[in-house]
Amino acid sequence: MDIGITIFNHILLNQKLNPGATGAFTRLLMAIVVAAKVIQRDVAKAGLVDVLGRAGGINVQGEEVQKLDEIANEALKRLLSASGEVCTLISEEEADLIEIPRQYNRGNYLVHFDPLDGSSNIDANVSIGTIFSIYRRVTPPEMDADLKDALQPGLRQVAAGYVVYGSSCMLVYSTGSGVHGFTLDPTVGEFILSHPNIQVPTKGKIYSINEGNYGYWDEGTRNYIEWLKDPNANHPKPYTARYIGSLVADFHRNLLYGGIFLYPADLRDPLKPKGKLRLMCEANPMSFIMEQAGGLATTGTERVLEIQPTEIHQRVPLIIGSHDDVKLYQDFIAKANG
Ligand code: P6P
Repeated sequence: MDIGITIFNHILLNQKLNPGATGAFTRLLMAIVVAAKVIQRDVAKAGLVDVLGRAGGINVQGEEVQKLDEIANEALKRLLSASGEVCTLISEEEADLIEIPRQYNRGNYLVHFDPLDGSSNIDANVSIGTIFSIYRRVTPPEMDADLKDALQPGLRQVAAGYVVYGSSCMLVYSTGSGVHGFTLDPTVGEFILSHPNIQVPTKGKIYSINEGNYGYWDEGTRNYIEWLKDPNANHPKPYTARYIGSLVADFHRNLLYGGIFLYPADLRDPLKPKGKLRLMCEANPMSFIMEQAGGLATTGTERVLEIQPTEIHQRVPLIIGSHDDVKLYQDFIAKANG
C-alpha cells in the first residue's frame, strides 16, 4: 500500500491553518511522535529481552514500577525536554513537576503524560498505551513554571492524544479540530493517517466496567448496570461486556465501535468516595478526545473538562463514551440522587 499522509504532513497542515503559528507546537508534537516510536520499539521487544518483570521501584501511586514504565518515562522526559518547547512536564510516574534541564530552551507549553498506562498487563502481552495532554503555560516566560501552569481545567488543553501498543501501533490525537488516527508502518517507521475525523457512534452496545467492584459502587451505577443486563428491559440491541483493564485499549475500542466505559467512584469508605483514574493524565485527555469525537465524559455529576484541579495526581470517577449511553447513565445517577 502506498504511503499516505504521514503524521508529520498532518501536523504541518494543521500549522498552516493557524497563521500565527511559529512551529513550536509542531516541534512539540513531533517530539511526542518520536517518543511513541521509541516506546513502541521497546514494548515490541519486551518479550525477547529481560525487560519484563518488576523494576523493584514503587511509583508515587504506590504501584510496583515495571522496567518498561521507566523506559517510557525517561524517553518522554528526554525527548520533550530536548524539543525546547516545554516549561515543565508532569508524569504519572513522578510526584512533582519535572524541571527541564538547563541546557534546553524553556518553551510555552507543558505536558501531562502517563508514559505507559495499563503496565500491570505488560507481562501478559495485553495492549497498553501512552497518554498525553498539552497546555499553554499561564505564568510569565521569565519565571519557573509552577502549579498555576500545571493545574488548569481540561477545557484549557490545546491538544491531547494517546498511543496504543497493540496488534498494530496507533497514535490518536486532537488539537481541537476533530480526532485523527495514525497507524505505524514499521517497514518505514512512519505513522500514516488511517482513521481521519473519527466520530464515536451516538449509541453503542458495549459497556466496559470492572464488575468485581460492584459492592463499592453507588446506587445509580448499580441500577444502570443492572438495567443494561436486564433481558426484560427491551433493549433494541442487547449490550455486551468488554473490559480489558487497560484504559487506552478499552477507550480505543469504544471510540471506534461505540459504547460506554465506566470507572465510578469506589465507596469502600463512604465518607471518602475515591476515583481510581488520574484527572490530569488520563481523564482529561481522554475526555478532550471523546468530546471532539462527539461523545461525552462525566464524573457522573460533573463534566470532566470543567473540573478545576487541586492536585497534579488527583483521581476522579470517569464515565466516558457514546453520547446517548453517557446521557442515560447520568439520568440513572440523577434519579438515584433524587
Ligand atoms: P482495575 C491500569 O492500571 C489502569 O490505570 C487503567 O489503565 C485501567 O482502565 C484501570 O487501571 C483498570 O483498573 O481496577 O479494573 O484493574
